[in-house]
Amino acid sequence: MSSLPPPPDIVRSAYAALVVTSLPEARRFWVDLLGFVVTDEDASSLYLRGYDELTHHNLILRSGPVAAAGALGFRVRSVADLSRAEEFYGALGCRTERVPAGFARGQGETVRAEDPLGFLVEFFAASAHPERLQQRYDLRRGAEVARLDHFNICVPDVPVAYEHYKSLGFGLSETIEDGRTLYAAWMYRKQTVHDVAFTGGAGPRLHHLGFFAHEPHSVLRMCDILGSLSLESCIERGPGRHGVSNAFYVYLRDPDGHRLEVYTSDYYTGDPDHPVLRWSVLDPRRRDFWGNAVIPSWYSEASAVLDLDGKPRPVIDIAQTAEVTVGADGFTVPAE
Ligand code: XXG
Ligand code: FE2
Repeated sequence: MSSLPPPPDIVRSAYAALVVTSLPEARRFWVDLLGFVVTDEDASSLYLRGYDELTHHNLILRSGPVAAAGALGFRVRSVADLSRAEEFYGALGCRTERVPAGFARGQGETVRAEDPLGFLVEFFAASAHPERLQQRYDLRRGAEVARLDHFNICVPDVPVAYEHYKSLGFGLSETIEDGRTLYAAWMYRKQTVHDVAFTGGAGPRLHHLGFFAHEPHSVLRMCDILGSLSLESCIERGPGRHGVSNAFYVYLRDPDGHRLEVYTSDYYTGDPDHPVLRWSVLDPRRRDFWGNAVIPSWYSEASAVLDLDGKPRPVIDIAQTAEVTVGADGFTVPAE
């Protein structure tokens, strides 16, 4: 790894693109019910952001024939980091492409790459700044989502994903493991628990997008809204308290099955000697601090991802022991 050129200076995970099969249905879910703010739109796309977001978008919804996850977007420190991204991924033998400002609305020049894990990643430095809405309490609706916080990705080999993101300068905050296997890991660039997390499973697939809300009542209110509209089947897991990250969370599925998490109350990781928190795979509190079992769909279902040409990436089966077969989720009896 020492022969790799320096990685781009990544600030944070910033946006994701999802292909949805019905833009009107997606708008109803993401805008009307969840309360995302529409920054911009055209006939086939919606550009959405949370109430705290000061860049143009956290989520791009594009209309397409088959539901899939497009790019995972990372903000980099400066324009010089775009060349670093090209050189870094080029040295890894990955396809890259540099696209001009405006390729995505409100976004500066962008470097796109097919990363070694099979995901489409995008790097941008410059963004348009929409109106500041942090204190427009009068506008807030739904889950009152503040911003995108993290990507959770399904990877067949968690240690390989960990090494790749380590080489990009990400810190490790928490793991799920035992003496033999690393089942899951949470890694960060900004000073929170994560910008990216890995779930062991068939991949590359997008497991979920994690969105931060300020208040626990936003998580609960979202569930009440969905219940009132007989949309309770959109609530997949939770509400609950994670062991990992300490977040108060709920997982929802959009009309195309894309998974998102709305959560609050994770913690600061910015000290240089921040210790890694390692959870035993046999600890029933690791994924839900109150010991509620994780439902099987949460481990098995995820969104297909696209390559640079917009084609679905082939999915490779899990290459390690599956957490669901050994973890204390109620499917197996934990060892004494
Ligand atoms: O953001 C997260 C998660 O990756 O969605 C999952 C924090 C914790 C967890 S876990 O299910 O491990 O508690
Ligand atoms: Fe998450």
